[in-house]
This record gives sequence, structure tokens and C-alpha cells, in this order.
Amino acid sequence: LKNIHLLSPEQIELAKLLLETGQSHLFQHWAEPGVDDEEKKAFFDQIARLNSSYPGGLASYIKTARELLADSKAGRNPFDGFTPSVPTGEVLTFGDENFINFEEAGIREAQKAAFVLVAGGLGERLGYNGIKVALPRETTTGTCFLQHYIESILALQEASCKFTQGECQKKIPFVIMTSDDTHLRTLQLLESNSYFGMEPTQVKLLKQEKVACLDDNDASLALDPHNKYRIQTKPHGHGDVHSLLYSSGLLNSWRDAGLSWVLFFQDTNGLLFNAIPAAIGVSATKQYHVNSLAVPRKAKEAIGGITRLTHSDGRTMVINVEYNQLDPLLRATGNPDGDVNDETGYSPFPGNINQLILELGSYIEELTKTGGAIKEFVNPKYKDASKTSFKSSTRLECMMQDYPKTLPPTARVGFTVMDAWLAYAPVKNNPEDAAKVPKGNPYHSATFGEMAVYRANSLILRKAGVEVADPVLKVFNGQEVEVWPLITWQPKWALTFADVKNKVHGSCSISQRSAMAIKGRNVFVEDLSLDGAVLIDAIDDAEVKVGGSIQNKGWSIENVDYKDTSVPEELRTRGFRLNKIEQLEKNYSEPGKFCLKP
Ligand code: UGB
Repeated sequence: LKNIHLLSPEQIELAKLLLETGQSHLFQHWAEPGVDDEEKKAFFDQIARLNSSYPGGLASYIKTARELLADSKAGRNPFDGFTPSVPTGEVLTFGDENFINFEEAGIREAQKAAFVLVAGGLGERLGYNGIKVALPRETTTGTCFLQHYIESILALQEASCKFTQGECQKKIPFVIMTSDDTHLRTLQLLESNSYFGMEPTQVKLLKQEKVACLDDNDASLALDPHNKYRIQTKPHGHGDVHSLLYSSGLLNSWRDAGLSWVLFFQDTNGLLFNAIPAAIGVSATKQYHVNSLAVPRKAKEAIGGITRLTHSDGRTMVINVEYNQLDPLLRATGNPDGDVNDETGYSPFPGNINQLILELGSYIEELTKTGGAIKEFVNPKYKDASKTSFKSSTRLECMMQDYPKTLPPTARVGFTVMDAWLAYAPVKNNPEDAAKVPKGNPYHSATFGEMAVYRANSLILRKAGVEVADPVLKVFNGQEVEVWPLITWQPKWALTFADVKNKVHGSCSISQRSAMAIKGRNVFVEDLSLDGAVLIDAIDDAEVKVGGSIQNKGWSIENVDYKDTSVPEELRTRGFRLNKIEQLEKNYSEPGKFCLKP
């Protein structure tokens, strides 16, 4: 109170709010007026931010925290009354007629989509020092994840525009959710690379704020251990994306521009865009309000399971159940073995890869009711069984895939299962943890993420009729992986299976030790026999036919130890480095028709 004359009317309101919500302890250590006055103002600046960035403000945060902490103390779980069962969804097989039809429908519809990348996480499990979207997706070309995502969206935009009569001006909007941990570095990466070819106005960064930490079951806000005039804060989770999008006003502007779909995706899945055209096609054909992408999931694998939950009162929903909750939920509901593989060798619950497609109209309708607030959870680490105090402060968290939890029963919530080799290879685990992943389960490491790109491209080419040699098994950073030929292409070369078939003709073969990187739109592979390395880079107006027998010493793959700090982090986390011994490299920078036939 002695400091009250320092405060503006708004700050007095905030002080009242804190006192009324039982937070008087925050002022107990305040110095006399005249001492630390700037710090006191900064305290209220922070409180104002915490209050305005949370739907319903701090009072609502504290109220929800008290309820969730009481539930946690009482051992009540959020699934009380619910019985899990296996839901039914659309299961696609790459390359069959159904898949091709969905891809075509998806490409038509893509110009009505907006993309949202959640990239506010630092990736503690990976232990990488930089931002994850700057990591190379593969080291054959060194293209980073963000570049690949942007090039994929641009390729979709262009392919989709072909379905529009007359000149198509449509630009697919791209939003990136960042946090204090990632914002500046994401912006720098974009600016120093001219937005990887996207118009800067097409890209919008929305920064999520952290939320206040809580010291006890009464939701007392925690002071920062290093500054008694600050609240300690931690990330609130990827669920923030919904309230941020809502408050940004973007959703209405997208609706006014005639858009229908919002696609959400995560920071390091190098295969994701293999699944996007067909998945949009499923959403459009089935008129899904919510479509989650999924892959077959090994029991206990660290990805959430898509589950139908039926309540004893009759309510039912199809929702992701996080990996640490699915097993106990099954055990508690009459499945003594918990989450186990069935005769297919996989868990019957499809794995959530956190790629969501929401129908814009119903999304706006729902967010108008909720303000984008997502059902939260709290995960305090208690000191002992009395559950009265915490080992360290906790906070509320939320996940973007929990969006359907508040939807009315009439909502059309579906999911689409794709082959894992085609659609999902995230880079989440550090080498040590990856090496401990049970045999047969995917490593989700940097090693795995890159090798999965080559494997998928090889399998796609095989399906298109190319004779691609079998892989060899190799161990990098303690992980045994299949090494396929190092094949990469730019998204504008091919987005769909139909595109690949259009670009590959005659009888082609690629040996296991080969590398092939295609940059350019109009590169056609015809009667090629490749045993070595070939790199093609062609401008759009150059039409290049690549064929004949290309043979050279090619590239080798050298092991690198992840503990060897003389090697850049991006390489040693993969456990290998490409040794580029000999290659055929051709650049076509003039318009015209060309033939590369050594
Ligand atoms: N992220 C943010 O943008 N902000 C945050 O505050 C936190 C994260 P993780 P997680 O695909 O295998 C998810 O840490 O949360 C971004 C699903 O919940 O990589 O452990 C972050 O930058 C789970 O159901 O994953 O698990 C990244 O892009 C399962 O599907 C994204 O959010 C799992 O992903 C995910 O963050 C999976």
C-alpha cells in the first residue's frame, strides 16, 4: 500500500486483481517507495502481459489452476467415467486409386488452405542448441526444415492455381507460432534467406507468451528465483496456437478471402508434405470439421493415440490421448495388459502425428465461443505422497490437438491414417535416448529423420516403376537404420504420386550407393541407369531430360560420433557425414530444352 502512489489506475486494478485472487504474497518483499521503483513498474508490465495474453485473464488462469490442482491432488483423472475404444477413420494406402483421387481433390482444394506451423518449442528432448526448423531436413542438399516447408507450400499454391480459370492470384497464408525462445532466430532465418522465395507479406509470425508458474495447491503465483519483482514463467504448450490465431484477427480475414481450411503442423517432420495433398482431399470429400493425421503406432511409442472415448452419460468423442495416459487409461478400464500390439504388430490405436486440418467456418464458430481457450492440464511433481507441496513450481499446459474436446456432438471429427514411412519422421530424440528406443520402434532422431527421407523417396520411385536397389543396414550413433540411395527432390518437382509418375519414364534403375538430387520443376528422368551421384539444378524454363548410364565414384557415408565436439552439432547428432567424392553436377540457368545423357 505504501507504494500505491507509484501506480497508474490500470496498475491499481491489476494490484486489486492479485489481492482478490489471493496473491498478496507477491508484495510481501517489496521495498519502501523510492527503492526499486523501476522494477516495481516492470512487475506490473509483466502482470499486464500475463493478464492480457490468457483468455479470461489471470483471474481465470488462477481459478482453473485451483480446480486442476485439486483434481490432481485427489487423484481424479480427466478420463474419469470414459471408456476407450478403437475409433474408425480413413485408412489410406499410398499409390492406390483411392489415394490418387484424394491427392487430386486435395490439390484442387489447397488454394483454400492456410498453413500454421507451431514452432515455439525448444525441443528439450532433442537437446539441440538452435531452433529446430533451421536443422537440415537432409544433408544431401542441406535444405533446412523451414525452407522445405515453404517450398512445399509454394508448390501447392502453384499446383492448386492450375485449377482456377484465368489468372490465379491466390497466395497461401503461412503462420508460424514462435515463443521468446525461438522468435528472433526464426525471423533471422527467414530474413537472411529472403523468406525462401515466399512473399514476406504471406508469412506471419505470432509469438506465444509463457504463463505464470504456481508454487502450491492454492495456485500461489511463483516469484522468479532471480528477481523478487518478477513472476516465474514457463511455456504453456502448443495449444496456445488457437487463442493466438483467434486474437490476431487472421481467421476472419481468411474467411473473407474465401479460405476453407487451416492446417496445423509441427517443427521437424520432413515427410509431412507427402501426406498433405491426400489429407486435404479427405477433409474436403468427407467434409470433416476436424481431421487428424495419424500413422500406425507401436504400443507405448511416445506419440499420442487417437481414441474414441465414451462417457457413462453417453457423450462420446474422438480425441488424442497422450502416450503417458493411454496405457493407464486402458488398464483402469478392463484391459489388464494396457497398451499392447495386436496381431498386426501395432497398437490398435492410431498414432497422432499432430497434423490437424480444421474447417475454417466451424473453427471460427467454436473459437467465437471459447476465445481459443483449450482444455488444460497440470502435471505437478509432488514432494511426497501427501501431495501438499511441489518439488519445483508447476504451471498449466495445453495441447493443440485437444481442440475437439469442447466441440458439440454434431461436429464431424475424423482422422486419416497414412503409412508411417510416407508421412512421419520427426526429429525429437537425442542420440542417447534414441539408442534406447526398443528395437522395431522408430527412433525419431536426427539420424532417423534424414534416412526416412531417402527411404520414402526410394519407395515412392519404386512405386512409380523405378528399379531402386534394396537398402543396407548401418549403425549410426547406436541406431540401426536402413540406408537407401540418397534421393531428394524439390517439392515443385513433385508433390503427389501423379507428379512423380509424370516425371519418370521408361526403364530406370538406381543402385544402393547412389545419390540423386533434383532441383527444378521440369526435370524428366527417362531410361536412367544411375550408379553414383548426380545433381541437377534447372530453372523453371529449362526442360531437362536425364537419362542414359551415369556412373561415377559417388558419395560415401562416414560415421561420426555424437560426442565428437569438433564436428558441427547438426552432423554429429546424425552420426554420419556425407563424403562427396565424385558426382555429375549440372546447372541449367538458360531457358530451353536440354538432354543429359552421358
Ligand atoms: N511447441 C510450441 O510451439 N509451443 C510450446 O509451448 C510447445 C511446443 P514436441 P510433444 O508428434 O510425436 C506432440 O515437444 O508436445 C511446438 C503431441 O502432443 O515436439 O511432446 C514445438 O515447437 C503428441 O500427441 O512434442 O508431443 C513442436 O513443433 C505426439 O503426437 C510441437 O509443438 C507428438 O507431438 C510439438 O512439440 C509427436
